[in-house]
Amino acid sequence: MSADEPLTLNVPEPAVRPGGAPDFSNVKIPKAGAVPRPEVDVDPQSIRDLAFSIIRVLNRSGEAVGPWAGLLSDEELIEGMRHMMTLRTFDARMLIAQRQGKTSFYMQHLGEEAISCAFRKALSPGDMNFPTYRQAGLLIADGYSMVDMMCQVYSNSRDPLKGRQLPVMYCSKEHGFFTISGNLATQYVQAVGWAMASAIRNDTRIAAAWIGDGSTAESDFHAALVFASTYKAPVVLNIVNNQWAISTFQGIARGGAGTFAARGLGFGIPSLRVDGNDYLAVYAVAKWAIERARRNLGPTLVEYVTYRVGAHSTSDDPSAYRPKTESDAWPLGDPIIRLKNHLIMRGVWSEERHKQAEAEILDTVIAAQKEAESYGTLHAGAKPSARDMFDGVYAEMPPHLRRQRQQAGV
Ligand SMILES: Cc1ncc(C[n+]2csc(CCOP(=O)(O)OP(=O)(O)O)c2C)c(N)n1
Ligand SMILES: [Mg+2]
Repeated sequence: MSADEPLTLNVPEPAVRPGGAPDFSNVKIPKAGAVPRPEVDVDPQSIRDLAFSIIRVLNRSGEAVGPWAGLLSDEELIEGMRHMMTLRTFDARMLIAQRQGKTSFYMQHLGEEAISCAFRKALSPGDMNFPTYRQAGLLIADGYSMVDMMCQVYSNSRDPLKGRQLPVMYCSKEHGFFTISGNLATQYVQAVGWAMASAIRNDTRIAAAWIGDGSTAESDFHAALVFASTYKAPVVLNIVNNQWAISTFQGIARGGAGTFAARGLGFGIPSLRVDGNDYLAVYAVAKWAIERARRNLGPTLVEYVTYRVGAHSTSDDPSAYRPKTESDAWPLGDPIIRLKNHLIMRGVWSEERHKQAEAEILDTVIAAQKEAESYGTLHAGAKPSARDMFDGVYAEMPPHLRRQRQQAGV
């Protein structure tokens, strides 16, 4: 092009639109077991290619192969299976509850269950997650009460957050789950700051930052990486690339670097991509990154390659922007089915056992739901008191709020 021709912008477009045939030929999938496992104190410069590959453990036949395999026992894998199934069942029940008007809003994890469930098992008590709304598996896999979660979703009289947060924006200090902020990417700076504070206090606890592909376009993401990189903060920087940011495909936020993981390279941060639908691979990579943080080797950036099978939220209709069958074509499969096949191959699971587990889990979730609903739902039963909104905000309530509380008569 000559210098006096008009300038144009590059506006990336998704490969297909509604009505078209799904096409994931742009997602290059290496063979399971093909990516090497470096020592945790490796020179980041020598593993730059890990930001462009995908670490995978489970192969197409359900075998666990390669250098990242072999970390989990049969019992641990069965427990992981139950966590993912519980999260999926919890989601299904809450989605129906939203359609029934028992809550205003819900967000599912469908297809992404392995990420938060496996990551939680690699952490130690006292470590702190700074999650987004799509990591409830961190709570489920840590044994947090489903009744409390549902009470939060229903904003009822037992809502631990007293109706102050959007449904699904849970919080539990005991379970290492920092209050979710609806302002995307703020989690990243908070996590890095918390990790730096842990190091300043010579503590041993580490932090985990969470962000979606789309939200990495926010300035906070980049600011957090500068601090994490300079001060070698004990933090794991997680990016969940589920291909979509509501209706915007991942090619917009990704920029020209090729992958989201590659963003870390410019900061000298070891950056890995992992198959987010492979429970074993997620666990192995999380363990590696967490060990680096714990051994004071600094931050690690991890991109989980996955697919958001459900709608963005109950306010979204994906058929408006992507082919209806796109999730069936996703080349990394379904995390529950893949772990199921692996467990069957190991001889510790069966189709019957799976069905039985499904029924048991459904019973447990329904029982939790009945209990939660006995404390109220959005439009029925008990609600948090208006008095609650004045509590827990200031150590000492300022006079103007005291006056307002008196005026409200609560
Ligand atoms: C700062 C900010 N901008 C915009 C929004 C509105 N918003 C909520 S979720 C979302 C998409 C986020 O996509 P991604 O980061 O990929 O996460 P995913 O939902 O796919 O897990 C947007 C734009 C917001 N909550 N905060
Ligand atoms: Mg996304």
